[in-house]
Amino acid sequence: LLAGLVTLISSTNMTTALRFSLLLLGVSFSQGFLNDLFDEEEQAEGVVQASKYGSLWPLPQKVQLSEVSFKLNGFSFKISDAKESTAGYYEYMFGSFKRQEGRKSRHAGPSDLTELQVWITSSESDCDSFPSVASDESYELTVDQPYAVLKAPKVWGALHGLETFSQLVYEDENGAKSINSTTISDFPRFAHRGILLDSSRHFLPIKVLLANLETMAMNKFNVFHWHIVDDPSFPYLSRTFPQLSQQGAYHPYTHVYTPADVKMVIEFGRLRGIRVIPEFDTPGHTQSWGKGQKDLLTPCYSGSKLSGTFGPVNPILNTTYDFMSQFFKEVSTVFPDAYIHLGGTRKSNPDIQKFMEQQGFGQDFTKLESFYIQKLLDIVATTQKGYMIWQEVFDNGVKLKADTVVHVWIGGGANDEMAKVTGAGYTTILSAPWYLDYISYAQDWQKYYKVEPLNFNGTDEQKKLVIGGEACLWGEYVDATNLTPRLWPRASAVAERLWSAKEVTDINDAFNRLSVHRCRMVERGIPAEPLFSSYCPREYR
Ligand code: CP6
Repeated sequence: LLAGLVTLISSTNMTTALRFSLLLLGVSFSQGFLNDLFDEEEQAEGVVQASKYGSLWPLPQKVQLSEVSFKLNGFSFKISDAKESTAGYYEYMFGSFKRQEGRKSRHAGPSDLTELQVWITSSESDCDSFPSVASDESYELTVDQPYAVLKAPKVWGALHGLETFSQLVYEDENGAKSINSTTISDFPRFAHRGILLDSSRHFLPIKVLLANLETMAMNKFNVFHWHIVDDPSFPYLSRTFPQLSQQGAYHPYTHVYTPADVKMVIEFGRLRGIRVIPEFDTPGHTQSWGKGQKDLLTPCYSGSKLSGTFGPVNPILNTTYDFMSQFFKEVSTVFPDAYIHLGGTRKSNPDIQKFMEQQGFGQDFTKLESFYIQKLLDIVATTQKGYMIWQEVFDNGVKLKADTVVHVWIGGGANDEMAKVTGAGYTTILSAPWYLDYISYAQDWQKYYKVEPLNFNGTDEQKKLVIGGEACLWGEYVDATNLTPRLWPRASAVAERLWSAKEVTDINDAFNRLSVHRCRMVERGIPAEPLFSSYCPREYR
């Protein structure tokens, strides 16, 4: 399926078209089956029960469901853009992949829902062809006769609304596709809802990245933070410095992301309202950069002799900054998002200690590091991009542009780093409680779900600076064989925390909805792991 989607990607609008057609026609959604299966006596702890919100995930801001149900007929049902729409939305979504014309469909019965009209209501001209942190993602959905209506100011909200619509569809006791009369008004609580994947510790094939983007869309995530290079390998194929991947990738042809690959990932994301933010972490985590770029890293000494090993990026050479200027100029044109993640962490390394003494910096790492980062930030600022950085850069007192996003990753859920960062007036995102590469026995999704991002001491002004969070899946123990089930549905817990209202905290209701949402992911071909003993009506195969 994904291979098919990829070949269609040049005709951009087709992919989304195909996706929703498949979702509506080929896939059934379960709601009723849970009721049938477990009668009252059997409801032991952990057993899945029907939520009054069905299988909606993440839960919309406002939902009104009624008992009145309609039937959907796969042949006659259509998604159409209304005449009032200001965008050619049908073409944008479906391209030429229209439902078969002229095919005799049975007459619509009195209880049939025959149409979902999609209206893009904002008349503002579209300088909004890529999603951004400021994108309007809201939508309103009413399912009623004679047709369902999905209204959204922008295409980004319409995409979320289509996903929600598909989540309302279920099979009745006879297996007929059904949907209940429903009114939904929805928007995200936080604007930045991300997933970090690491393609350096292990190379992640494009197919895996796209499957992840597809699953992100099902969960209303909107940022793919691509930790693309690190110590072990440099798979990014740079046009300006091709030797970086030639020497630094695990394999120069099979384990690299070509410019075409990168384009494909970005476009696949865009069609789902997902931003792609690359991370090029320096000055630490750069061993792989040194293979193809002579003199970029700091040589380490053993006594008075070169040891043959290397430390972080060499901050004292002008050539370093010439290289970084050219490199980030390229990166800023390859990735259209307004932000680049610059990392900024270091690993402690005894060789660096020696180097510090050699260079007369004493023990003060932060001075050296800040000197480097400050120069790098000035370079990247000239590319007109904003930047994100890990919290250490802020901790070290580096002067940051006002629009810098500080990424908090150390400490648990409630942590006063958030108070410090926002107290200093910086925008921030939270990852500290959401390190999904850490695994443990039983239902750890609940721990992620229970996090409250604004649970720190601060004013309302400070809390407004928290624009969201990211679930991180570092790659030391993850490759194509286990990435998807390790990430999903555990990341779905983070998705609901970042999208839904603060008050949505009922863990039992979450379990019931997430269990069915997980089966839906399975049904759509995503090997998401189970929460607990259970079954899906259509198991993974
Ligand atoms: N790689 C990079 C990593 C980590 C960081 N940066 C990391 C450090 C500690 C933990 C998890 C991940 N593997 N480049 C820190 C942001 Cl516990």
